[in-house]
Amino acid sequence: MAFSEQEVLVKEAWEIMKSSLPQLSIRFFTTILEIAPAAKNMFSFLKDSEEIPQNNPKLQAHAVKVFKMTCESAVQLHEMGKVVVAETTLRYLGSVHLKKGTLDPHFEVVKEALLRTVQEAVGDDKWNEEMRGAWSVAYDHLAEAIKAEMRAEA
Ligand code: HEM
Ligand code: ISQ
Repeated sequence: MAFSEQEVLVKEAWEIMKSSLPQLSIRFFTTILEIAPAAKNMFSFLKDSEEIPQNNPKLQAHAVKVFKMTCESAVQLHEMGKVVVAETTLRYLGSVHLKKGTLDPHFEVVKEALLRTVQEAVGDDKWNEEMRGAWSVAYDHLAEAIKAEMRAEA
């Protein structure tokens, strides 16, 4: 599939997701912890609570950032053939994830949770292998950029 088609598919899903970002943020985060319960201790949102906070601005803002950065990544793959994250942003994300002890397998967990969240959001009549592939590719390039920054900093 061409990058241009992938961009269209990612944007199509995003248009649907936009209207329910608070709920999708919680679904996304809950799914991460369902797949990897041990990741719980990495996140400051959960420090003082047993349950996932349903109304935590930081959790929501971060989750939405992950959605948006993945969309941006699809746009850039189409326009430039590679993912370009502003250098300061990338350096910051590299250091945050390094400090929190993020490992390669964690990136697979977040990827799977992201894909499931998008699938639920768009519904079975819109979700298909092409859309899954488009989000996968966009996420993989973004994750690779963050991982490279983490390696550079370690
Ligand atoms: C924080 C994005 C993958 C764990 C953040 C923040 C963003 C972000 C935007 C907020 C930084 C801030 O403003 O302080 C991403 C993206 C990812 C990714 C785009 C993949 C492409 C992961 C993975 C893990 C992870 C794989 C491991 C499970 C965390 C943790 C924080 C964080 C623990 C700090 C949250 C806190 O306690 O404040 N991430 N992330 N992230 N991320 Fe990720
Ligand atoms: C930070 N990094 C990756 C995924 C996330 C999901 C929810 C909240 C914060 C996150």
